[in-house]
Amino acid sequence: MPEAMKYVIVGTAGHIDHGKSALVRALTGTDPDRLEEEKRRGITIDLGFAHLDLGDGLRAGFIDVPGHERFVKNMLAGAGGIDLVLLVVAADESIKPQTREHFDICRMLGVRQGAVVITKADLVDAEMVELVTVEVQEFVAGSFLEGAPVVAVSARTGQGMPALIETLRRLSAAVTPKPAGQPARLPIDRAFVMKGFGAVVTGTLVAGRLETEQEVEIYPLGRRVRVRGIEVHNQSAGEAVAGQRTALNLAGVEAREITRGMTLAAPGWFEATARLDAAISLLPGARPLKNHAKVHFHCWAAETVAEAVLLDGKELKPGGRAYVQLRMAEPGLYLPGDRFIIRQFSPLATIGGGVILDSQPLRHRLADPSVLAGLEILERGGPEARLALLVEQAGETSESALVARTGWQPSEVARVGKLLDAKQSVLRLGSPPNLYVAARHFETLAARLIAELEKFHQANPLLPGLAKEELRGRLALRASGSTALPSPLLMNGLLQALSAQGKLRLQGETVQAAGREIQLTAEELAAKAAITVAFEKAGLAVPAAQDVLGGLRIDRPRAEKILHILLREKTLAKVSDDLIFHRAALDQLRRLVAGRKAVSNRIDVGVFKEMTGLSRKYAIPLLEYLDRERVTRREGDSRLIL
Ligand SMILES: Nc1nc2c(ncn2[C@@H]2O[C@H](COP(=O)(O)OP(=O)(O)OP(=O)(O)O)[C@@H](O)[C@H]2O)c(=O)[nH]1
Ligand SMILES: [Mg+2]
Repeated sequence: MPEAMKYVIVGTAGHIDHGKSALVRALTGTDPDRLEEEKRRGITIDLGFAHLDLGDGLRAGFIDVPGHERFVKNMLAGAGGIDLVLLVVAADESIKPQTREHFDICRMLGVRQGAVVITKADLVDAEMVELVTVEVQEFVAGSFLEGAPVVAVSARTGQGMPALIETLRRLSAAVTPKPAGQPARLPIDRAFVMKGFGAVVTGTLVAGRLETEQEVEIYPLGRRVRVRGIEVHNQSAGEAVAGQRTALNLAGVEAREITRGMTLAAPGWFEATARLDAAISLLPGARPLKNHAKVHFHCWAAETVAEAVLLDGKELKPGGRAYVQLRMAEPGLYLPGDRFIIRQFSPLATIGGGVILDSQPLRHRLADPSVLAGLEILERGGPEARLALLVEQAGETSESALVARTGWQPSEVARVGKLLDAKQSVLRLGSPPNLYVAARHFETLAARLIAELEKFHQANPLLPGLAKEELRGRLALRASGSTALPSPLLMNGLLQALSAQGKLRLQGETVQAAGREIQLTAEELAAKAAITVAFEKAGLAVPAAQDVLGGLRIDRPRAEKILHILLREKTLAKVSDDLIFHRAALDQLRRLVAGRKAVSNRIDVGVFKEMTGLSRKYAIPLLEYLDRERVTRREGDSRLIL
């Protein structure tokens, strides 16, 4: 198999009995009707699969759909991932209801290319083929199939097949490949047990790549499982690439736990959701859609009931379009840009379709005009405007969260993020820059931080400042109902920026507002002097700190704080829990011990006591202090003077 093989997915569409399956079989040699019941009844019930090499390095995976109106939901499960549609119309019947319905579905799912195939050409004369061709051309006018090739074929005689294959080759060459660089995503259309292998799931890999042995996540199960084996178009393969029909043998899960409509994806990126903001269009022939109406929601292989909340509150008229929030009965993995179909709850009929704009919407207040303005940007805005909006809504968010919210390739998020950073509407923090902060959010927090700091200084004039973590705790912002703290990374960014602007000072873990040196009252200054003098006069034979503080004229808590100020200023030093010395006394001690080196480079407790005239109570803590200060080093019973 050549390296640069290009894979496209070709789907059939059309009314029951118009020859879709016979066509796929005539093209590929594979009968897509695989169920016993399908063979017996001669109709397609569920999706069928086949593949064909088109030449020129092109390989088509076929998805054959049922035409019966009762099985439209199965048709929908296959229609999501197709690149090309073959709109099948029987020459002896022309356009019928499911020709219309399937065509509407393809249009609303955003299928961009395809061909019209007039089947059963052997049953009618050339004039009839001509007539049906004209009818179909009129029918598709104004759509993506306007001007598309029309090929008349017969599965019975083989007439037209070479021309159809040539047409498929030409169309396939022009298909935009599915995005292999995005995190992998595979909507599951089948899950079954294979004897001796365990759970197998199949689907079209609509984005990314998968390798054997890799871990994948199943949504909305929230389970991580291992890919034991991969088959691409029925051949065992080491990896699968976006665009391929893929079967995966999974370890760590039972087939019965998995159902059609679940999604297998690269682990860790995404979140299943039961709430989507979307733009929907209603078909001209549909009934008006009432606010809060229940509909069937079909996206990729998934189907669930959803409540359609019209975001501007009015009834949606046939042929109209609107922004809605879809609240789904069951969660699933959906991303912005995904197309979906809605069907009337009862009686069943396809009534419209749309595109997902936001799969993790904030809780809106209805009638909030900014909601509609935001959706307008998500629908029509360029990448910069869209990313800026998402960052703005979040305040701060990570690059990977933005990948999950946009569905973009990580490198694309980084590229657009850089542009926004250059325009200073978004700040990117961290190295590599992974934290995205809206500039406005940053400014708001910076102002709050300074205000909180000032408030703190006012309330605590004797404290030098506030610990970083405590300050962060005071910056909780109320956003969309929940209280969020700035992350430590953002907090550091704020402190660095404010410190660079000279608005605050950082001293280790302590934050101090600029110009907020401690202001002491006259009484406190007198107490500070008294404490200093008491220790200075004592030399090394220091009194207990409690006795010094107790003798002051100010209250005990204030006295304690002043003692702390002296320790912080390093006028005093704490040598052990209950011994505090004046700096000068300790300096003199260092000199004394250093001077001893002239006699010996060793010193023991006895000599130390003798030299200093101190009792053991002071001598031991002081020697340990000197060890810590690397003036001495304990070796056995004595100490080496360094
Ligand atoms: N004469 C003739 N009969 C055909 C041709 N193609 C299909 N048929 C017959 O038409 C009938 C229906 O064909 P299918 O291929 O099953 O039709 P389908 O569109 O797949 O039907 P569903 O999947 O149930 O929607 C079968 O009896 C086929 O043998 C053709 O080109 N010529
Ligand atoms: Mg069929």
